Amino acid sequence: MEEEEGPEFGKPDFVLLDQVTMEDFMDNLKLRFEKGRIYTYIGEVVVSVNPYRKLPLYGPEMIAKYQGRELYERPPHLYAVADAAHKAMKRRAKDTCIVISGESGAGKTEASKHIMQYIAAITNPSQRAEVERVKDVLLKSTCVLEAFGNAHTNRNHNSSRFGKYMDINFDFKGDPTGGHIHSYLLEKSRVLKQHSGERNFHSFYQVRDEADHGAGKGSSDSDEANYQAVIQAMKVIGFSSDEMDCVHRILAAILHLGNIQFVETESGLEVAEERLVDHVARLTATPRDLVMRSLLSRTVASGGRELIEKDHSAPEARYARDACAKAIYERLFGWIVGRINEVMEARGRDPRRDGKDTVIGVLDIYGFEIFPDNSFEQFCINYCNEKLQQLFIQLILKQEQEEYQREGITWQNIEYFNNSAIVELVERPHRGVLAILDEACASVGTVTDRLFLQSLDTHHRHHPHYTSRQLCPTDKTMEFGRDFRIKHYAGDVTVCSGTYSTDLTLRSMWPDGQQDITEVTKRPLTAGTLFKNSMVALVENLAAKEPYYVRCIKPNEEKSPGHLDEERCRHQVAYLGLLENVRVRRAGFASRQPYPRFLLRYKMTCEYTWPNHLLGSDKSAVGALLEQHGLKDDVAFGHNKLFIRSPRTLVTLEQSRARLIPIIVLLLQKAWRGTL
Ligand code: AD9
Ligand code: MG
Repeated sequence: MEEEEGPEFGKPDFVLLDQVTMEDFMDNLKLRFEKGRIYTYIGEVVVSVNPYRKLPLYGPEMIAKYQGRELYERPPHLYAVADAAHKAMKRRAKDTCIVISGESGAGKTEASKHIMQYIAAITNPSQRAEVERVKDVLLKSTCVLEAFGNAHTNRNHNSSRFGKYMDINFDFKGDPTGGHIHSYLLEKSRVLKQHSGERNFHSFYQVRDEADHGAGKGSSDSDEANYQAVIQAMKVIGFSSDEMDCVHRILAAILHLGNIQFVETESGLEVAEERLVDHVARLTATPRDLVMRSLLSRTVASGGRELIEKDHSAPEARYARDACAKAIYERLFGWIVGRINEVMEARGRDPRRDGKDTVIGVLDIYGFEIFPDNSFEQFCINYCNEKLQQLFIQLILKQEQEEYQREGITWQNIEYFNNSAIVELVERPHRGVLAILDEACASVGTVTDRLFLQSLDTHHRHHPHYTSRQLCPTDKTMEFGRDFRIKHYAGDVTVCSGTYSTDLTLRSMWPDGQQDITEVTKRPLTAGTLFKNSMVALVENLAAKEPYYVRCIKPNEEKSPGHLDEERCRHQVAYLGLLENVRVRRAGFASRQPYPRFLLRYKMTCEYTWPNHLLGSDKSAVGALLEQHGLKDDVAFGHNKLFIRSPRTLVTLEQSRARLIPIIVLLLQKAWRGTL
């Protein structure tokens, strides 16, 4: 490791701790954080603590320091992991992915942006125009998606309200040739209501401020500045001015739609301010009559294929209005993602690889969150985090153990918290919360929240991760017939079942526009099932790639720079399973390398192996090399790979190599000039 990682900065890898206890872990985390060292490894996993202040850790000079280096050659950094993922992809044609996790405000999105910037900076040295175009779009897409998908919440002033998985395609030279974004469950209820102190999606304020600005009224500087950046980014991506105009009209229409109120008169339900309907009709280029009709009535299938129009009651009309506003925003968001994908679609694939590119996937998904009032959306967000935690356990812990067994290395089992029971509780066929919700959806109108809750209680009364007020009458933090609670790995979350029925009503009232309405009487997939399916597909996709992990920690609730709330951090370290991760790495080994690769790098440091060895197998040559360095006790010899226990061994080898390189270069130069 470089001088800048001296002992005063603590251990750069938690694997190097003298003992693996929570106290030692926290001491090291705190010491490093106080010294501005926000990144620390656990083997190849980066643990990152949000500094809430600008640190001189990024930019072209830093990028240059990490480019093409091995992980342990430089102080821990996201750049090193991005480089490792890129190297694995380029050298071994492996699809890789970088999974960024942590709770809301822990720094996931910022980390994903640093990773993307690093990848963009180190690729395309020959400045191919098409690759530059793809890189521009990749980088600029973040700004646009943040405007439409992020919002100020109490936990984070720029909170991602959608999950994002981005595939970047690379050609055989390792340069980006395209990309694809998957977005997951946008929290569309935010369009209509926000918790106190929170805001709607950034886009609404940006458009409003732009309108104020146009009208000569003052506007908030940051929204105004961001608006300009978003417009600029949309132009770079290739949105036409007509398209941008349309986006703005839709946003304005949603704002007007949200303000529409209803009055009950003798002749039936009416809209209070008809000019708002005029605005919506004009902005969405929809006949006024049609807007009015869809606000006040709905079309239903009555027997066979016959359609009839049925008037809304006032509450139904309010639901319809809200559902419409949410649906329009969701579709707008989906359309923007789709447009970006069209522009990023991999072009000019390399025929030598049968049209197959390699891929780096970057996952930045909303973090685990607990609100005073948790709705269906929090339920989905937290389920998603459970799935990712399960994947982490499977990949990091199980995979390591399996590799040691495969290579014939002795292995002691490590106990770790397994969250499969919670995942099962949510997604199990027939009995899981989502399946029971599906049942409830199928019989809208007959099943009430209370019956839905009763069914959950019946099936899960003995489940260690489930409870409700009925099952636990003394717990006054839940309400009878309304709330149930899931004990997530990261904390207990009380979910209000009332929010479900709202969504169910909305669903039944607002079938998909493209669907034949008689089709709707068949069971449509519920939002919950759709989300579950998308999570299962995501996890399958990630599991098929070589994973790299960034585990983000939020240091305090106040967003205050430099302060680390030990209690909060200890909780996160515990639920992220970081101690178990260190134990596995230690019981295990910090590094493993196939013998030929190891020799290629270090053979110059030993007289028996330089320039070539005569020791029969690469395995025995590596043995001789390590014997000479006195490092043999720190390794284990697998069938095909060398397993190195502590990074210190690698540091020693690296230093020895670094000392020799100038001498070898000198010798080679002399030999070349014939002066040797
Ligand atoms: V959420 O689940 O989307 O609500 P994230 O994505 O984990 O959350 P985000 O990356 O948005 O959190 O970080 C929150 C804020 O912390 C940022 O807006 C920055 O102000 C701050 N932050 C995060 N990482 C860094 C960093 N490396 N350096 C400086 C940072 N500030
Ligand atoms: Mg985020």
